[in-house]
Amino acid sequence: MTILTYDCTAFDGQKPGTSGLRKKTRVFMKPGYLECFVQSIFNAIGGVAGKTLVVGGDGRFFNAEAIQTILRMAAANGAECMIVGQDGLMSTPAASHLIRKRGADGGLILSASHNPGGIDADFGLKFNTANGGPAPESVTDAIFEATKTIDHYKTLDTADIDLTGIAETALGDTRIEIEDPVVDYAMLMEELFDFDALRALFESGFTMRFDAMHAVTGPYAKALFEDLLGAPDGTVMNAVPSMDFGKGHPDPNPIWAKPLVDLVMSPDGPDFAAASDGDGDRNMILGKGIYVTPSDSLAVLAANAHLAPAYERGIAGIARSMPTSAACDRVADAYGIECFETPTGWKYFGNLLDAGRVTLCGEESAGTGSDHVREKDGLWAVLLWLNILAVRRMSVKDVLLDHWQTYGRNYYSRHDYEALDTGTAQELIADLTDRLDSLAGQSFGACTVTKADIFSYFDPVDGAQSHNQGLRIFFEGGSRAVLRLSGTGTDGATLRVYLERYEGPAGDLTLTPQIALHEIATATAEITGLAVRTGRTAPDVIT
Ligand code: VG1
Ligand code: CO
Repeated sequence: MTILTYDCTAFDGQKPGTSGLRKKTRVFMKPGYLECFVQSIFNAIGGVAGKTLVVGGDGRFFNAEAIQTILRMAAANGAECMIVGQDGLMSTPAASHLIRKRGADGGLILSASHNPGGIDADFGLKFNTANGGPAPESVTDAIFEATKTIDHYKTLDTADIDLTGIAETALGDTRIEIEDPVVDYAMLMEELFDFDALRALFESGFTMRFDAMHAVTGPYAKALFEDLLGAPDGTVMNAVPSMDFGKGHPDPNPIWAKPLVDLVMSPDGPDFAAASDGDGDRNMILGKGIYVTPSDSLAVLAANAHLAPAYERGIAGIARSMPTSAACDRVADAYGIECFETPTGWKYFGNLLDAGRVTLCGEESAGTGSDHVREKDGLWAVLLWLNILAVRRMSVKDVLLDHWQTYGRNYYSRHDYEALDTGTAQELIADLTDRLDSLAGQSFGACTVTKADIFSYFDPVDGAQSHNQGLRIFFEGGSRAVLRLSGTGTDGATLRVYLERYEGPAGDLTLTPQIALHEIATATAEITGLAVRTGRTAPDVIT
């Protein structure tokens, strides 16, 4: 076995976005492209000699080949041990857990998350640090810098390793441990939740459907719900991971998981339904006849977490990304705990979790999690909901109504305009940025702007600053619109418009969200000149 050193030329644009580097699969497959990025990660973290790393992915097209490349490069760079998921599979939260449990120096997660998979779809790679969480901005900046100057990478001259069995093997001097990706994760869930109460819930006839969307959570969900908790076979739908996610879009929202939504909205639908994304870190929660927005889900989980064993002594604090609704802020107020507003992306929660300042975190994009790992965790959120339902013995709809009657309701919706011309989208944002200061006091239809700004974050733990994290327009009465460009898309630019309006406990709590938000949507369209600039009269995706 020989170590090979290849000269290479740096690729443009290897800048990690909201969650790692995401590109078209064919871009990742270009000769040397993946290698340059992986070697840049290694270089940016001071090399991997003597280190232990976890590696796994969501099983999408090119996962299998990329894992082999990474293992060879890690061995050539002197890694002591690589912990790999069987068949190269591992959900993002399971990888986070394994990094922590094994005291690894970090991990590489191969995923483009909710983006579709296939040779003509998307691929991605993310580096997580020793705390199990996505690399913070300081590290991703260092990786990007390294990608600009890289001129050689190291690999080994070896055949592929067989990853199909649980085994310990070696590649050069590097130990390769192939692990069942489900076992440790399932054990962790058993520690956090009252599995006896959950079994009793299913025994009482409670019905559920979980849509794994042909992605990585299938085997985890089958092990947890059907094997350990006794839910009937068939509770988990689309349970076998496939390279192209059954030609679907593994994004758990009402658009891409429509069959599940239709099922739960039908008169004989299940009591509870949920779905997760490509890499298992997102969740969508539904109850019979009702969709729970991720922002509301975070608030309900925060208000009820003490009903699950892991959180019975209460939660230390809550963090939410800035575009996420303020529903959880009201819960934090009521409980007298801290609430933090961070930029979009899980990497900003890591310090707060490590410092013990927060226990729960969430994003409006269907990400919820706690201090049990350092990633958002789809199945964890489903199990916490189930634990709460098992204790409260109420329907999801009644839990939600009760929540709104206590705290009021933050009507919320996100409108995505996808595959816009990048220049047009950037101009829209730049032009609005220039006009932000002049907006206060102006009225647009029924809405009067009280304040408009650009969101910046100052990390209270290490003082790191992050600027330009989205434009905020506040309206009289506590309503709000937020605009930002996506950092995970691979086709042109995606503009996200987040709309929110608060209605107190005595107000009208059962309006249709799009109707409740209509005036804010119209005002925002007028302020931005969205239709004229983009030629779009309606969003591509509404969540
Ligand atoms: C989106 C979401 C963000 C999430 C990120 C990664 O980013 O808005 O909340 O953290 O995806 O999610 P953006 O920049 O496209 O808005 V996923 O499940 O990678 O893991
Ligand atoms: Co994801």
